[in-house]
Amino acid sequence: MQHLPLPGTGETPVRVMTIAGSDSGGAAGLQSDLRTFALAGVHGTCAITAVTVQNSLGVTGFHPVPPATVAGQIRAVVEDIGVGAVKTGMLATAEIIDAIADTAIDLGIGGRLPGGTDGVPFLVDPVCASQHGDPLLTPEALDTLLRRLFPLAWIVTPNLDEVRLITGIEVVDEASQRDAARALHALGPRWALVKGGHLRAAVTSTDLLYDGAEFLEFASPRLDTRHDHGAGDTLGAATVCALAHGLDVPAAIAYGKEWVTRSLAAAYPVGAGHGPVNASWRLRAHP
Ligand code: PXL
Repeated sequence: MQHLPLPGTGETPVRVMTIAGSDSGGAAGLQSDLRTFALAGVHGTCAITAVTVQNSLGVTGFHPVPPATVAGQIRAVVEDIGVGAVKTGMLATAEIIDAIADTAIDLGIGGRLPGGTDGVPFLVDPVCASQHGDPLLTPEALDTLLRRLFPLAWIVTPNLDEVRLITGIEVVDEASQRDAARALHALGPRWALVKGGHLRAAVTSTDLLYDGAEFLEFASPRLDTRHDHGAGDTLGAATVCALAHGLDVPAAIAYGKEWVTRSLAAAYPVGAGHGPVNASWRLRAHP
């Protein structure tokens, strides 16, 4: 695959930020995002939204960070270190989402700024639950996420469970995947990516990208491993690295898709449940 350029020794690298929850098991959330950022050669920063109590068997609880502390982390990083692209993952509560939206608007993250120019590329992964079905967002917060963050997002990246919660559409084939992409796009993001990875019957995993005019498909072989924890986060994390390097949205998604496919192929078992996808395949890849 085509790799992103690495910074020279002592040079300031491209910087990206994840706004996400901590996974004590080290598989998903900000731990997986920061791992992908480092292995892709960018400087990763983070605003922590919640601390989850988690292992390979599931999430048994979480403690949200105060909204002002989430906003403070974003502002502190952006005003000093700078940021070339931002992604969101687990956001936990409506109050945290409101604080993120207010701060993003103030700092020019996402959306379109006055005068029609673009803000900082902004990927919103509408994380609702863990793969075991444990909630990562309070039920009333989904409405706030759609109302406040979708209109600011460059790209939204729901999986099929999140698509059903957001649009009511059960994706079972190509036609319903297109219907879902249209319904998501109507909620305000510039691009909607409907991830097909959970469409179990298919032999390929096909993600569908829609910008309101054109559909683009990103297909990869389906890799049937139970060690897939953090796959969605990893796709988004690699995609924002590419966006921060200036790739356009379809090229950045293609990069993210290839990165997560390789990370799934290299996934390993830890604990008695689902092991993590493994971005450290990159350490063995050349150049
Ligand atoms: O994969 C979604 C996700 C994001 N963030 C955190 C998580 C999970 C899934 O378990 O725990 C913190």
